[in-house]
Amino acid sequence: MKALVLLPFLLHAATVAAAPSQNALRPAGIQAERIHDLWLLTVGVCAVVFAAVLVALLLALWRSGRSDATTAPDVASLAAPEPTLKRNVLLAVGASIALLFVLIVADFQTDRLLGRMPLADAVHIEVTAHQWWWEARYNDPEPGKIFSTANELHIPVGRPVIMTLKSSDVIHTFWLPNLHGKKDMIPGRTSLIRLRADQPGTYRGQCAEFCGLEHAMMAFLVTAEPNESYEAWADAQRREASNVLSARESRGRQVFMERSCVMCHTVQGSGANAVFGPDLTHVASRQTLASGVLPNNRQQMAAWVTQPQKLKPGTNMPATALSGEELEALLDYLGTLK
Ligand code: HEC
Ligand SMILES: [Cu+2]
Repeated sequence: MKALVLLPFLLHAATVAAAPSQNALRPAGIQAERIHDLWLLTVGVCAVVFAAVLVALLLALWRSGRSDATTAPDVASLAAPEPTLKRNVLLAVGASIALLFVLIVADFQTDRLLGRMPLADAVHIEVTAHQWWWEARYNDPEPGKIFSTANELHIPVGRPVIMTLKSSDVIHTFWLPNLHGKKDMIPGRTSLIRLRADQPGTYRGQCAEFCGLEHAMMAFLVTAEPNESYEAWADAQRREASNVLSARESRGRQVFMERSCVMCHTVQGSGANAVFGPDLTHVASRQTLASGVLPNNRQQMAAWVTQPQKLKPGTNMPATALSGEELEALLDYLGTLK
């Protein structure tokens, strides 16, 4: 019986543990740790100041004279000299200035430390924000090793990652709180963010600058994993989509090519190479669809392809009317894009 009562809580705990973390107070990398340290210092200083102000207020209340409705106003005390007042105000002003200096110095220090993260052997990723999804291009000195993906990034644990941030339309903000602070993505400009994950895990990021209708539905996932599994993932992402297809999968590809999909999406190796929407070469390997809005499974994929405007109103993907046969074949084909 007791166990039954506990069950919902246990289940809840299990799902929470499995959910990707989005928490600036759980730093999982060197840069976020430094920002977290600065935050702790700031909160500590502010807490001490707040407590001191409350103590001063209570002391003043405690020491002031008691009165009731019949007590005449004591105007004389206003003119009486208060020898300690000047000293106390000076002390308080001095302490405030000193504490603000402590915070300024810590702030500069944090900034310098952030800039000093070693960058040898870095992974270079170009992240472009679109209304309302994320494009990621993994750069490499060897052109053959460059690949693109969307909304879900993988990075190796312990290796620095240099992200070049861009926007294709309006101002967005890249925010991955477990690994770093926010960075604006401004059209026509390039900004850089350097981070390193020191603990493996899946971290959730979110656009942090209001960028239009679906701003709240513009999330992304970053999976930090050991270097070998990262390299395996990257190799898989570099591969073109398989052309070994069953009859129905081929029919699905035909639907993809003949309907509007091909006008906006890339599937490497298939001939579809439009870049208006996310690269779909490996869409089946992603956990979510449409920037973290839907879990990636056949049912949600069907819902997304047939009525994206219902699931993410305003999104730049139009609905495509498909017959039942076309839809099933298309879903089979999309399922091969691992
Ligand atoms: C006018 C351009 C356009 C057309 C046509 C279009 N899409 Fe999209 N598609 C987009 C955009 C833009 C997004 C990103 C939407 C978002 O997250 O807000 C998207 C997202 C998707 C996603 C989610 C990808 C991910 O990684 O989350 C899938 C899957 C998809 N489209 C499949 C299709 C299929 C299949 C068709 C044809 C039936 C199609 N699209 C037609 C523009 C288009
Ligand atoms: Cu945005």
